[in-house]
Amino acid sequence: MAVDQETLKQLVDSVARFVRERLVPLEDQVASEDAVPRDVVDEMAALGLFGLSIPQAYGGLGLSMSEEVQVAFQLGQTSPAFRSLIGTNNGIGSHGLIMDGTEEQKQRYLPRLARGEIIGCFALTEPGSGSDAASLRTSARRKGDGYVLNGTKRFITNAPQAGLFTVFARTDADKPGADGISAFLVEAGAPGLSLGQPDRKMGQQGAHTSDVIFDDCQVPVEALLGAREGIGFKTAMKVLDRGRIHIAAVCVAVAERLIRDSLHYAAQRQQFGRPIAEFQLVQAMLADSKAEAYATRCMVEETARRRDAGENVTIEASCCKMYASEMVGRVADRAVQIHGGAGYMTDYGIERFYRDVRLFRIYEGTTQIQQLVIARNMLKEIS
Ligand code: COS
Repeated sequence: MAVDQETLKQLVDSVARFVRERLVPLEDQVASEDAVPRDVVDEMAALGLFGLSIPQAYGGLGLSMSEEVQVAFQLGQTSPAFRSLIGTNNGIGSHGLIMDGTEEQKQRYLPRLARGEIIGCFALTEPGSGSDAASLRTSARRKGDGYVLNGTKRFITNAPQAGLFTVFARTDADKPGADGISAFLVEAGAPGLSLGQPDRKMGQQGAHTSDVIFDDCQVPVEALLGAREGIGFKTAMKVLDRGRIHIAAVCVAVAERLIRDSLHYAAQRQQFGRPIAEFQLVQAMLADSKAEAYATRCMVEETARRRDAGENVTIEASCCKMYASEMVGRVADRAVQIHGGAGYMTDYGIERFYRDVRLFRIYEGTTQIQQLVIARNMLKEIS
């Protein structure tokens, strides 16, 4: 336990209230304006949400994985765009630095990330390198007292807001796979760094992604993460392992929200002279969703607990990400079905969640990549 039970309870209760009273009423506005209002961002920072998982020594709350998932179970009960804004500072945009950064690098960036003064992002994917992350082509050439980066990163979450980019680039052109990759901490405004137009997406309006372009981008030697070349790919994999548990917790939260909305709708919507909740075919959909969300909550809690205990949970993290993201897709589909025509109409917000959750099966590793990670590691265990 990183914080005492009473502090954790207060935090979880505050986040639940914030979501219910402040964020849920803004869901339509955020979707139509494609932006989270500035005052909401400030309130999130005041609640400590940008630094949930950043160690206390660097100004964060230092939550354990088990504690973090309890917060995610609440924070995820609204549009995923809100979570996305704080998601990178607590996950892929900071944990490379936390796991493998030098002390100077941690001191320089983590306190600002924890306060939400800067947004961190994770620049791994490229136009030609998605699931096959080790094939990335962005180069980092040593020149004088620094490196020169060239290449394009694609679909980078929070890039339009980012102050700090963890960039994966090939420092050794002679090593084509994972071994030649290093990670760099590149600050917004570095000469030669530019952004593409924000991407137009299927869902999650209010959360932004864009290309990040490096054109002879010069960074000092101190930007090399961990001051070591060749460890970047492993850093990326470790960061993704951890992030997958968090994403799975968010999937549970969205599922629980949709089940609640569906239950209330079914209880009040009358057809054939009674609430549709009294019909067994509707009850079956509610029951399937409930059981699947509950099973997923249990696996997320168990995996988080085992990670906190120091176990290697690569397999379990991928199981969680795969099962949770597929589960919330089914739950969202049933929510549309229970709402009938209303579920298809924008005004009810259910179709928005249906589009929003589609991303969970894709980012931080597709379902197919999770299958591959699970099976490969199972085979490794018996060999
Ligand atoms: N933790 C620590 N090290 C890991 C690791 C993990 N979870 N997974 C792999 N590694 C290490 C391996 O042990 C290997 O090191 P050694 O050569 O010293 O043994 C090295 O990293 C390369 O691993 P591997 O050979 O498994 O790499 P592959 O190129 O075959 O790719 C997959 C592995 C497919 C799993 C990887 O490319 C992947 O996760 N792709 C999806 C990327 C992704 O999630 N993108 C989403 C965008 S970011 S939001």
